[in-house]
Amino acid sequence: MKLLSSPTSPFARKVQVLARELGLGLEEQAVATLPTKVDPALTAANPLSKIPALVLDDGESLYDSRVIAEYMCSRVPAQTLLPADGSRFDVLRRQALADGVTDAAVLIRYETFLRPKEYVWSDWIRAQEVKIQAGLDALEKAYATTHAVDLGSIATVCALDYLIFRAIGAPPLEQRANLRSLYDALSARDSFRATVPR
Ligand SMILES: N[C@@H](CCC(=O)N[C@@H](CS)C(=O)NCC(=O)O)C(=O)O
Repeated sequence: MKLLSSPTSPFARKVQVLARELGLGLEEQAVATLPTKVDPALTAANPLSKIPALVLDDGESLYDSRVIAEYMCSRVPAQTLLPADGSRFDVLRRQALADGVTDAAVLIRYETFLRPKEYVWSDWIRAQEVKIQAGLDALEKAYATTHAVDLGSIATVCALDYLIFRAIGAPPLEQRANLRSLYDALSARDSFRATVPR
């Protein structure tokens, strides 16, 4: 299977880390895409032209990152990163929170990096920043008792690293001791070290 990704996409990184943690071999192809300039190779795999897309060996493709994550976990029956028991929904909720923070950060990035200066809408940027702070506060509470490696914590550290990498909003780890220790623990793992955004 082949992952269409980019070295800076936080959603692609989530599934790249997951594949490494699951021990799944993954061919990777970097594609350059922007909302205003799509890559035809990506559109062929994902009609929405969004990264990541996973091309399977039979030529079918899967998207978005949450579907790819479920698929990868389903390939490894004994895996614990997305449990089948009741804790599954806590893991999925933490993934949803982290992905929501990342979505808001990516929108701010497009607004500040792509949009012509005269059209930048500062109220809208501030609204995204409010979502990011609220999401981070909820994640800080969610990691009061667990620092386990699972799909939720992987998504969380990818979100944190994207905010740091793009310098979006206030430093996310300041005054958030639980997120700081989660970040330090997971960032030291080979899967994260091999996929640092660049
Ligand atoms: N919900 C999607 C979000 C994917 C996404 O927004 N990817 C960005 C790159 S980080 C993208 O491809 N943007 C291009 C576009 O929006 O046209 C997922 O989880 O995969």
